[in-house]
Amino acid sequence: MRENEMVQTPSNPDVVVVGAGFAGLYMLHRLRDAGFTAMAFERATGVGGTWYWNRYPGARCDVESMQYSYGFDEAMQQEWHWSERFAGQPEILRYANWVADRLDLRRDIRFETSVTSAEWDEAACLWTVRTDRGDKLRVRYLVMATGCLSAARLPEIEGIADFRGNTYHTGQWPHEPVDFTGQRVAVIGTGSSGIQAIPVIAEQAAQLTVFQRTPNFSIPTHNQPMDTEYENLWKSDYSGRRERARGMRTGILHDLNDKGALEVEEAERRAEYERRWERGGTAFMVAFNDLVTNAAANDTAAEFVRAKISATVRDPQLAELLAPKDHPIGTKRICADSGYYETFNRPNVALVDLRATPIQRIVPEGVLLSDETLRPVDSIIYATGFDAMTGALTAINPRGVGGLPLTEVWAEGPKTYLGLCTVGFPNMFIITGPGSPSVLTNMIVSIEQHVDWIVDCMAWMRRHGAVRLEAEATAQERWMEHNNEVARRTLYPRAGSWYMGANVQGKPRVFMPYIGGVAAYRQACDNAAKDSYSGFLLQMDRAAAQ
Ligand code: NA7
Repeated sequence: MRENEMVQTPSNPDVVVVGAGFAGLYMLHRLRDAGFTAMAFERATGVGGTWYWNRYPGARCDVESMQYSYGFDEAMQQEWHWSERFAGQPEILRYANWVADRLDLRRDIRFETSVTSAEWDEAACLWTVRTDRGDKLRVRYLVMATGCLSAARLPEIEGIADFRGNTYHTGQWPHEPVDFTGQRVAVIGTGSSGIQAIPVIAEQAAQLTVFQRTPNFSIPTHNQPMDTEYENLWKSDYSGRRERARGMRTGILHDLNDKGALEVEEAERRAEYERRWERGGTAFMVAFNDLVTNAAANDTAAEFVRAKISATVRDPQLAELLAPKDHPIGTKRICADSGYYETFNRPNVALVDLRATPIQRIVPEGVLLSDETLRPVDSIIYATGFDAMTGALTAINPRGVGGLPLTEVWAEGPKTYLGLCTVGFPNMFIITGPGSPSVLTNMIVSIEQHVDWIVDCMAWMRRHGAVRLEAEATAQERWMEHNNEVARRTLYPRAGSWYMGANVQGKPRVFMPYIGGVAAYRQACDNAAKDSYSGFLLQMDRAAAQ
């Protein structure tokens, strides 16, 4: 019997949750606690979302493990032990499984089941949800816990299917071990995934060729086994530290500097960058308070990293190619690596600069470049990223009021009120969607805040007999204007990043996440809730009040 068939749950629960990653898991837990019935559908065979799929060699979280975990349960956060300062994918996946078991969540999850459609029934105020297993459910609430980096994308390169060797995507890595020993391997893409995988694969492969279109800034993690004292320090006041983290722009408790980069002398600036480089990790980006808002300040940090690259990579031409110059540092997601630049000193590693010689096509033997050179390889790894933030939502393409599909409503880019709801899609909530801080933050902090808000909202609706909640058009418009306005005050829109939708051909260029910070954002959400859900249209059905 398949796992799904063993599940005993109501056929029409109150809520359908799409996805059983960190968002879906906590959602199920909170819903159950609040007395709602729920069913989650998950296309994978297990829980974990991002950490289920991205099992490529070297996959690791760039948020310190002491902070990359749920904070809602004191006993759980005290009990779990992380073995490294920055946890690797296998350990994070073990943690997700531990949480699912501990909270007994699996009985409400149907694995290997994809939601294929969701349609709003205006007369009944219900969503009709269908799956690829033939399920049809009628539910009051639809929660999209579909993840921001879950729709993996292959590039628009001709001939991908013609390749005779093995093809991989970092975001859909096989479950069985992959051994590159003795192989000639190609990695296409140098974002976070490529930058993490390249040093590990280089150690195994006979020959590794990296195909780089845009060089990225990367900071070493200097990862190490968990320091017991550091762990104890966190655990001695875990909830206090979590609370402080929630007050930070990124939801990460960082060593912030409240000075601007140009307010200090050159020597002090360099010392600050050096200290953070040595400490490792993405806290480098908060070395000064204006690195993402002031281009001249940003240049000082970018220049520091470029100098590190040229000091690390022995071949000066190679160092020059690896040094990013086309975007301010941090405006594309900053990478965190373990020996990335050093890897290019290895004799078995080569770099192809796709700006100089683009890929013409993939051929059965390997990669054919525009100058007709063939790079023969045995395996090709696409580290080419995702249709970020909207891809998983538009793949389901829910149909809201009047049968309008989400793809049509979002044709010019995603529009939401508070990143939680979108006009025309009543009773549908998006966790860490566009218009919320999401990918600019510690995802688990943002997930917890959204889940808490959504479940509180549902409980409020139940108490007040509300059966329908929809974002108001003017509130949504104002929120989107505010989003654009805060993004414009930063350097982020200057980069052709996946935050801007720039990595997918034809995707509208809008800065998708909300950059006003998690504290300000939480305040905006809480204010709306306190104000009896201002900015939302509510429909009451007094008879339904409990
Ligand atoms: P990213 O960050 O989107 O990186 C994708 C990389 O693939 C990037 O270097 C792209 O170059 C490159 N790319 C994409 N399409 C092509 C084509 N057609 N040819 C050559 N190179 C291409 O995805 P990741 O998986 O690394 O990371 C995603 C997030 O996951 C990351 O930010 C963390 O938050 C975790 P480009 O820059 O577009 O020129």
